[in-house]
Amino acid sequence: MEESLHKIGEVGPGHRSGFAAILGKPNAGKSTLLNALVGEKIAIVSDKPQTTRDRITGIVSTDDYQVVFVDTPGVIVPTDRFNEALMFRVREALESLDVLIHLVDATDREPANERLEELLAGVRVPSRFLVMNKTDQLRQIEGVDVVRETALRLGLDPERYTQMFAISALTGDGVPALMEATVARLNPGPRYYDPEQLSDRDERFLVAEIVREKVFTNLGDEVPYAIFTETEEFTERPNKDFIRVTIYVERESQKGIVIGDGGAMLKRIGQEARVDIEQLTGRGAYLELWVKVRKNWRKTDFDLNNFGFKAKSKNSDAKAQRRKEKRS
Ligand SMILES: Nc1nc2c(ncn2[C@@H]2O[C@H](COP(=O)(O)OP(=O)(O)OP(=O)(O)O)[C@@H](O)[C@H]2O)c(=O)[nH]1
Ligand SMILES: [Mg+2]
Repeated sequence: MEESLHKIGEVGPGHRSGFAAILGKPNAGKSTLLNALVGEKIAIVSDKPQTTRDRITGIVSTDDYQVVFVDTPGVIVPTDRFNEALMFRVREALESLDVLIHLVDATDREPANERLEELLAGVRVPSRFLVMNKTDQLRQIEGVDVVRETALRLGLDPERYTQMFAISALTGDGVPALMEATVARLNPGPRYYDPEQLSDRDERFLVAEIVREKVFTNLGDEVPYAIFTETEEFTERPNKDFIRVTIYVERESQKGIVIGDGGAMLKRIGQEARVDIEQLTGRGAYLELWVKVRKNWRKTDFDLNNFGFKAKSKNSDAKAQRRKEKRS
């Protein structure tokens, strides 16, 4: 770790850095916001709740600062082991933060559940932002403070927040102001990542996520929750990278749904994913998709481990480094 920090390059004495986590209910628009802040698509997005299953960072670097935004799974009251594992991921993201962004869908009727309230109350963080998202869906009335009105309508106490914002992660409205305010809250500190790096996740992970997004956006209610994706091969080649991703389903019948009539659905998923993958890597891609059954993967510990739920991420390495620096 020390060695890699040296490679990141010297920064000026006024350099500031820090972590900002985005927390909220499923579907609030957390991943859309992460992408808007970074200006690139890193996290996958769909209109289905619980799209995000893991922490994903988006890194914004300039000569003067580096801010690491952390997207998290939507907070729910867990009813099974799989969801308990998701909430473990959320708790991990809340360690050693500078800014907590509580993102609320301004059109929602209930902005929090008991688990989210518990997390919000328990986290120790210097700055708390209340961010009202999807304000493009609200009717603007002249002379009315949208954020305050919405906070009060949703039963949120403005006094508990350092600052409040109204944004649309979709149109980008208000996002620069949120970015600026986050940067203003950073403390002097080093770069944790290479300034060229946009996420702590590697291309293999992001590619598997893109395929998962296409399953979420193309298939009905149930099947997307029964799948997980894994990049089995990623070979860089001069003309086109060769990429093989497996889509795991829980049952044989789901396999048929993912493949579709005469393979039409799998073809569509593959075509849409390839476009996004090429956008991400900036190179041509040949994408091969396989569908396999992994019975009841959501219920077995082995498979939760296997798709990375208990593995330590690079993000926690950067945070550990930061804690070490704080102590010394
Ligand atoms: N109208 C509108 N829709 C938005 C906005 N932000 C996000 N959305 C939509 O809301 C849906 C959910 O967005 P996501 O970014 O996946 O939400 P999330 O909070 O990451 O959801 P989970 O990962 O499931 O917890 C998608 O259909 C987005 O296009 C916004 O500002 N305005
Ligand atoms: Mg998400």
